[in-house]
Amino acid sequence: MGSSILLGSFALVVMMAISYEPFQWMGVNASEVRITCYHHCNQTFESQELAHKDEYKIYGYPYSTNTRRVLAVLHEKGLSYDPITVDLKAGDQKKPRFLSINPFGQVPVFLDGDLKLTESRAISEYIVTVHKSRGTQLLNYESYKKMGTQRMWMAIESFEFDPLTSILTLEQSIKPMYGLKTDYKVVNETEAKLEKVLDIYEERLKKSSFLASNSFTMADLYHLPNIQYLMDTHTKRLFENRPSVRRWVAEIIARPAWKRACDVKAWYHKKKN
Ligand SMILES: N[C@@H](CCC(=O)N[C@@H](CS)C(=O)NCC(=O)O)C(=O)O
Repeated sequence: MGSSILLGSFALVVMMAISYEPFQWMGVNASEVRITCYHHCNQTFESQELAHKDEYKIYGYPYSTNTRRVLAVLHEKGLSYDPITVDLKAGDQKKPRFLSINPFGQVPVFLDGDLKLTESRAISEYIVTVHKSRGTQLLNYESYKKMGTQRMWMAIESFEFDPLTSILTLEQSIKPMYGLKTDYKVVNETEAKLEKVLDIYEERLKKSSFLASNSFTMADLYHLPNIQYLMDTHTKRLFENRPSVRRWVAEIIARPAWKRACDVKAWYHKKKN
């Protein structure tokens, strides 16, 4: 008797679990399910979005690639910000005053009230998530598959494209600004590696207008800071020699938000959006 009651209760619990967790129990392919979680979560985020009143501050340097990445996102979203200059040329980033703000001694640092963030890509994702419904839609929330493709191209930028293009920017654009000599051996070796990466980009961009989809997303935006510098160097030819890459570069570099992100005068005059 006791054991049949126990067995009955167990069966009831199993049936309840089945009816409350249909996707787990019925073998539905998760990749086909729309991301409803994001929609629920964003109800909280959207109330923050309405509360935004010019309180963003950004410690940065207008020539810094990583600062410009965040500025591009702010401009794409039509958000205002208060720029605070950390003069990298004067070494201000390694002085105690700034190290108390970012012990890594790097820009950008982003302040939203009492929230302090470093790392340009993390800051960018924060802004885009809080301001999901405003300005350019930079992250694709339509399906898991679209989100996966976008995250993949964002990671490719970080781990395949950025390490090489940062070296080429440093050698050919930043070092001369500091009166240092470009190491052409490093440039040649790095360009050979970049050629292989750009061959893969060329194949992708033959089939797709932009990297992650047929519209401009954060994956494309992340590439802009180094590309901008490299367009004024001999490395430009690697982008120009590949027709689909050339078309993509021309399109993303012409975006008004990007032009504003590179406007050094506007930074120093503390002009806002
Ligand atoms: N991973 C960091 C890198 C930040 C970074 O390297 N910033 C450079 C400027 S683009 C910097 O502050 N360099 C000065 C230094 O390292 O002394 C990010 O994405 O924000």
